[in-house]
Amino acid sequence: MAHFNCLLTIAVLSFVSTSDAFCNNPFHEVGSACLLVNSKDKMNWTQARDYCKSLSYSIDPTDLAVVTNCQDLNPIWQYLLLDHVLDEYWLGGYDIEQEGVWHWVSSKLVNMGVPFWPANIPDGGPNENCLMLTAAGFFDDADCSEEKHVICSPHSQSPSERQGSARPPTTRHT
Ligand SMILES: [Ca+2]
Ligand SMILES: [Ca+2]
Repeated sequence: MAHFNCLLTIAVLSFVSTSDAFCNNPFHEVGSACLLVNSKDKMNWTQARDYCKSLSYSIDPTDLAVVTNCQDLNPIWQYLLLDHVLDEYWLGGYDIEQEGVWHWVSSKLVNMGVPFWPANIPDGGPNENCLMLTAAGFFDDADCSEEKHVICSPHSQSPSERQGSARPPTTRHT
């Protein structure tokens, strides 16, 4: 239900997304985020992270995308639907260091439960330690060696934190 409500919000936002005024090439503005979606190639999670880091420009580091709230999640899903393909995409979350404790590559904790994760997900235990976005627009844990498409973003900040916050990303937990 909560996820459905988020999608309603985004149906409106989609009409103002995917302009590029806010983002440096090759990233595209999607909602409040700057994203590079690779829906052509597939790679494992580590390769995907290296790929995203290779896109870094000037002093702004890039990495797998971090998605911390509805306002970030749903424009991405809508962007995939309209401009790419709904499939499985690696995001920058993992529970490699401690099973069941999910962190973003920005080191923030990943929000658990709805609207991000469906019921009974994550379900892979120690065999699935990397975070993907499913075609349905939810998080799921997956085997890090599986090959999937990739969503990159410039950060160490999450997209929603890019607007005016000077706080280091490691000082907040949500
Ligand atoms: Ca796991
Ligand atoms: Ca899973």
